[in-house]
Amino acid sequence: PIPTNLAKLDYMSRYACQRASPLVCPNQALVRELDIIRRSRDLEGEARSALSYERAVSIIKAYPHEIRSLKQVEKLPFIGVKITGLIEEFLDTGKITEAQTINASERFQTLSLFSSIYGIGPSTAIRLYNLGLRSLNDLEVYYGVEPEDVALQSQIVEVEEKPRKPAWQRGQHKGDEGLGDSWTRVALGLREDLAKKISRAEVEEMGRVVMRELEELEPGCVSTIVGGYRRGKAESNDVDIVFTHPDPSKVKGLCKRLVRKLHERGMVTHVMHLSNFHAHNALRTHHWDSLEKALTVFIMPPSSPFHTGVRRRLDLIFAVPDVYWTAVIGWTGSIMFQRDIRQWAKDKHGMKFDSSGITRRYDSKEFFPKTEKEVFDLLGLEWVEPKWRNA
Ligand code: DCP
Ligand code: MG
Repeated sequence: PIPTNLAKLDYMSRYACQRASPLVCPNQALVRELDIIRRSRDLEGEARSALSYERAVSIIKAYPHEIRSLKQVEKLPFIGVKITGLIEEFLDTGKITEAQTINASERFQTLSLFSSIYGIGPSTAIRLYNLGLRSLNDLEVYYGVEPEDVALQSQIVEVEEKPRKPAWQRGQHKGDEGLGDSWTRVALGLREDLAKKISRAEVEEMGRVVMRELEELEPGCVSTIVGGYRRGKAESNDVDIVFTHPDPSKVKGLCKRLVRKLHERGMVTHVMHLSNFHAHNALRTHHWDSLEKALTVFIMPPSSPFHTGVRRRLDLIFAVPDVYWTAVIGWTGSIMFQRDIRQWAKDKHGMKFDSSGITRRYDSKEFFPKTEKEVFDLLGLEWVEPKWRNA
């Protein structure tokens, strides 16, 4: 299926938000090899190099034909000398030696395993590796995990006082948020559950269950399930939902109330982060007061046919109606797609775009698009279906 406005999108564009990026592309095997190198650079803390690979992977994902010769890629942006060499090797041999060597290395495998634990980012993973730890069992011993650790933390933690920039704006890896050792113990206990993928049917059921609770609390809310699910992924690692209410005054405090209710009902077992709307916004460069977020662990209630006892990561994002669609776009991703919307907005329109709103830089004028399409129109971008945002 080709997007109807494919002709207006441009796979050569330097901005991912102008390219049509499918979930699975005609050069998926090449993408898989390059992505191993990208992940390795990321795990080793080589952010610049990781970003180069990420951009190369992203441009290849949008390339609409099978690549058979180097001629096809030489004019693509982000394909430099190094990556051209790797593609050449792949065309000749069907593999990339560097990727295979990395993938076979104990270091890469161990760092990947460690950073799959919620809250352990690359720098912590390297520290643990340098201590000689190699397995999850090693980690459990190191952190002193007791079987009751998970249960002990099954209570709502205190609301964070200070607003935190999202991880991707702090130039950090999501999850590398220094949650502390007690959280790492919990995360180790949850790891097996959180490593299990979530089917689309279960994602939808989670959405229904949460909406039912919310409707009791505050009738008339609307929501969109975002993240990889909205981009068409068959299986998700977590569930992300953006909410609003037509009456902006009803939104304030709702996130916290919903989390408390879900917790009382036994559906939310952990809360990693809970943020309020924040009024203290000295610089007014961020719309910090327009979003409320809760990063939680959810368990399906026994009344649901999807009740399995497997715990799931669930992110709840509450937006006032003015910024609902920017929140939906930001949280739909992909990370690269929304990073390039931000870059595009800045380069071409002098505007600041993120999940929490759109502001023109020179006069701080804020824009309040009424639909998702209006966001694209406002930024002078062609519409891209969510399933083509897998940049
Ligand atoms: N996001 C972002 N930058 C990040 C993390 C997230 O822009 N560093 C946005 C884009 C993501 C969305 O939030 O698509 C949801 O993030 P997830 O980590 O949940 O990723 P996905 O939903 O895309 O995939 P999955 O949950 O299946 O792993
Ligand atoms: Mg997700």
